[in-house]
Amino acid sequence: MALSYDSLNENVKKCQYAVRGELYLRASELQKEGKKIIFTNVGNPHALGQKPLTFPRQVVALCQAPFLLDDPNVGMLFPADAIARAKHYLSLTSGGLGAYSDSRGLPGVRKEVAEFIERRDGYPSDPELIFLTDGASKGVMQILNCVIRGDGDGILVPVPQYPLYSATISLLGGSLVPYYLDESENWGLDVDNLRQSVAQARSQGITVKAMVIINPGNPTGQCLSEANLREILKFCYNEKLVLLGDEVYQQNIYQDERPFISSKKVLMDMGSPFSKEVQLVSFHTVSKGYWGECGQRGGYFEMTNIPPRVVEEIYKVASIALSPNVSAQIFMGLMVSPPKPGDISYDQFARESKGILESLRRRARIMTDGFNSCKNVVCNFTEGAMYSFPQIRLPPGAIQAAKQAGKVPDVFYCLKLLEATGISTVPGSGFGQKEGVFHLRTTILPAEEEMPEIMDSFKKFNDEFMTQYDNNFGYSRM
Ligand code: DCS
Repeated sequence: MALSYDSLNENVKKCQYAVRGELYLRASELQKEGKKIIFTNVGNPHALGQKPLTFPRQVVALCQAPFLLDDPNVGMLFPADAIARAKHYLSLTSGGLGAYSDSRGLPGVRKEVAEFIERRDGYPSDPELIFLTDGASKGVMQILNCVIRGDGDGILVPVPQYPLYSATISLLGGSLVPYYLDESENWGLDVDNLRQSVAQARSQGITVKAMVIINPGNPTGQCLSEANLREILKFCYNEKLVLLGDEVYQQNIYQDERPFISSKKVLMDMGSPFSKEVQLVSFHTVSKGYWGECGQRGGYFEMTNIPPRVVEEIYKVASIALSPNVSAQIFMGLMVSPPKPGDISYDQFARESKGILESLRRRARIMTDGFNSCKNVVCNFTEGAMYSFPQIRLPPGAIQAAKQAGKVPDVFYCLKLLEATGISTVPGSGFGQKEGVFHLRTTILPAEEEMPEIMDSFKKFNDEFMTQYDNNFGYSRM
């Protein structure tokens, strides 16, 4: 049978991914027509002007062009520690960057990841339980693929969530079991609410198998407290759920009250029986943090308390794709073992990374304050990650107008915003939100010097929009 829309896998048709959805497509069209578009729909820092960190690019450049290492002038172009690191990584490969690696990644890099986790958490980590992946996305897909047997298997997913989860669950034919984050509690996670979600799913005959947390949150930007993580892990223990800890934003923290704390550390701190029994898979990436190397596609996952036979099966499935990107594995190695104090490149590396993080911290503040100064907009502070997720309280007139235009209300608002200002955002409905409440997501990534102008242009649009549709009663709200 020929491939036609009708004969497509139904799961492919059902699958939705709003980050590159209707708004993105319209923005791309407008860009082709010559309009200036500010792409704040994707957490893609380099696309918005962030410069790559120098040291990792030097190392990978040398690995990509090993003949430079034989050039007598190499020391004039590259610092000695970059040259040494390039030789180190090349020695870990079996034939340089052009050769496949083991399907779990290079053993030497997995060891560096394990050492990083040990330093971060204060507990041992086993390189045999770490798999390198092409970005965190591929890792999440590999694990969900192993978990989901069919629509009788449910995965607890936060709402709002990053649509990698909803899309992959649809693609694999599983069931998404939503649990709602509490916007009025800075997007906190209430365990009673989790219990209700599980009970409801079970009453529909669904076997709940895993729970996803995104910490720091996307799109919601909250950092989970240690107490909250402990409750979650206890819940997973009682309910026998695998916890999938998406920790890709662990370096992106913009306040001091709630530093990042990994699920693995909290689990190990809890001691037996939890530390010996709760199953955990944690994900990380080179796309985020102050690296923002999204295009390199590097990531890893670490498994805790997963039985060896299951690890073997996950390895078998990873083997079908032969090998994760080898240059991305080297980026991951560099991310987990950056230059140390005393190294030639340390000062520059520290200056560059600190500069990026401090600017992101200021941008998080400018955006939250900017949104909160707008009519009918309320926004929690971005404690971490890369996004601002303001609630837009739409007047009934706007909801009516959206209906007439055949659009979901927040899509209608975001399209109008795009047409008026060139700011390309993602409507809250792409991440899930409570019925009758509307949001949009924007990244905090535009260049700091452009931020005031962007926020002014947003405010002007929003306040005009609200005046246009305002009839002074019955706003959508929490
Ligand atoms: N997990 C979360 C929570 C993410 O936000 C992303 C990317 C990923 C995993 C996957 O990243 P990599 O595959 O690149 O490692 N975030 C997308 C987003 O919301 N905007 O940009 C990309």
